This record gives sequence, structure tokens and C-alpha cells, in this order.
Amino acid sequence: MHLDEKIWLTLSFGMIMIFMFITGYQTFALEMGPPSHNETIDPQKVSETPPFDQPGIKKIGENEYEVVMTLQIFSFDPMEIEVPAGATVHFTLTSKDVVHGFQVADTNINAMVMPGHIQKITQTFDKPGEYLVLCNEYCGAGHQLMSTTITVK
Ligand SMILES: [Cu+2]
Repeated sequence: MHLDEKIWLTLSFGMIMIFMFITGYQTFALEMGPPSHNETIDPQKVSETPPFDQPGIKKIGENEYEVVMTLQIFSFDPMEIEVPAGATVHFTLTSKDVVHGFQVADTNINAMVMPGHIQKITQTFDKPGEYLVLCNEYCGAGHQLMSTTITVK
């Protein structure tokens, strides 16, 4: 083998080892793994399982709201969400059928909502306006119609 090849092979192998070490260090020493909370639900019985038997928005404190939402082809339930500016909103989401997405434009919210799993996200809406909510996981023929808005007043 040519010397240059040996050098490049050693360098490439070394880099792979370094990257694997960094990933391992982040996972085990810094605990930078994916969220470990794993709440599950029977996707066949979403409509009967609290809190998803009553999707909607609930005031739970001083400018703090809880939104229980189900996602299904091709809609979000509840459709209308309105909160005052500065409100902190705790979203609890699940899917009734296939994998959907929950992305809120102009925020950092961008989550996958999987059948059988409960997704929880908290967001504070400081700026008034209409926030576009989109499903960003291809979920079927009507996927492009799957959107709603969150109104912040
Ligand atoms: Cu969808």
C-alpha cells in the first residue's frame, strides 16, 4: 500500500473514532439523549382516554393555559386556539391515526406526533399575532390541507 493511502486511512479511521467518542461522551456523560419521558396511549381509544376525551383549551393559572389536542387526518382538534399575549401554553398532543407533525411558525415548536405516544411541549407566546400551525409529516392525500392557527391577542 502506498504511504499516502496509509496516512489517509489512518486519518479517516481516527476521525471516525473521535466522532464516536464525542457522541458517546455527550450521550452518557452529558446525558444529551432524546427526551426519555415516554407516555403512551392506546391509539384506538384516544377519544375515550382522558384528557383526550375532551380536547380543548383550559386556563390553569395566571396567563397559563393547557391545550389538549388530537391530530387526525387531516385536522387539529381544537381548531380554534386563542390566548392573550405573554401566555404560557402547555400542549399535550397525540395522534388518532398516523404520524403527524406539529410545527408552529415563528416559534421553536416542531414536533412529531405519533400514534400511541403523548407529546408535550411548552411555549410562551409573547408577540401578538396569528401563528400558523402546520402538519409537517406527510400523512396522506389531504396532508397539504392540514393546518390551523393559534391567535395571540
Ligand atoms: Cu398530518
